[in-house]
Amino acid sequence: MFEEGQLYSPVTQHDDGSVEVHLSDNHPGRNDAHYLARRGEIAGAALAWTRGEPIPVIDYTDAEHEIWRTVSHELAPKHEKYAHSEYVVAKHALGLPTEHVPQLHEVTERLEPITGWTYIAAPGLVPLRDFYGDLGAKTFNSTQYLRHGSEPLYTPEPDIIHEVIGHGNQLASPRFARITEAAGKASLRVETDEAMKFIADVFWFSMEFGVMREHGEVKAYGAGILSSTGEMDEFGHMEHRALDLADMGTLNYDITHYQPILFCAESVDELEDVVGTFFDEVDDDLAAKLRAEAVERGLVEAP
Ligand code: NLE
Ligand code: FE2
Repeated sequence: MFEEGQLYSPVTQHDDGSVEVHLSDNHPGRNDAHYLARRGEIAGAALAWTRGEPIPVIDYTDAEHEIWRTVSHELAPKHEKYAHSEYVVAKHALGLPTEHVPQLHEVTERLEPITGWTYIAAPGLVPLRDFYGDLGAKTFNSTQYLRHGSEPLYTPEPDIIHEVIGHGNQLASPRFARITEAAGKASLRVETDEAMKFIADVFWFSMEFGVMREHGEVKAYGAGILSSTGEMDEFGHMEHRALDLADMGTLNYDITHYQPILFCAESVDELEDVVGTFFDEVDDDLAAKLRAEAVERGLVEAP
């Protein structure tokens, strides 16, 4: 069982100021010295940044632009076919570049006039409560590095392609943006780690990996599916369950593979009614009650 936080590779800053990123044993960039150095450099820029200053500008290499281009071009036709129209319309409204990696300030310049959201730089993992607290203030902590060039079509580790093509386009929908903000505000309302985890898991099975019926077909609206061409090819063949908060908040998942179980909303209305209302109302008691319900129904073992 992975915590969402372990999606990101740990970053350490040495006494001499250099920054090291620790990639997992199965990371495609693990033995690529050039990639490792680059990851350290980009994480270092975010570590050196303080709020209120201009967001660090990364001088992306041709190879990095090429990864962005490849993935953008592979995803575009898949989005038109298999993404929910709420996302597709938002994506067209945002109009992100496809030929070069955008700077985070460019993302903000496009996004803020539409839904009021801002992108800021993160070196990697941001503690769960900080990440969600910022969502409550319409602020998205985004990594700036790119996935390894040898495996452009899927990565378990969130990179700028995921943060921007997945979440950025999603946050250009006023309806998806509002649900995301509500998840952030919910985090400020709960005190127990159990309730925080429950919120993060409902978020995982909705805004990260949610699917939704549209004109009789199951379409993707979750950012983790929408940023991965591999996942875009597969989500239609996975198990699709009806929205069910007790199940979503307690189901175990492995972040390193395509998600085999997905929760399907019947419409944006239903997503707002079930998940949006949950985020608007959840407190420690409600999360504990839903967890007890999951135990009662045999969805999860008693703690
Ligand atoms: N699997 C996604 C991708 O390849 O873009 C990233 C998911 C991050 C939660
Ligand atoms: Fe994400």
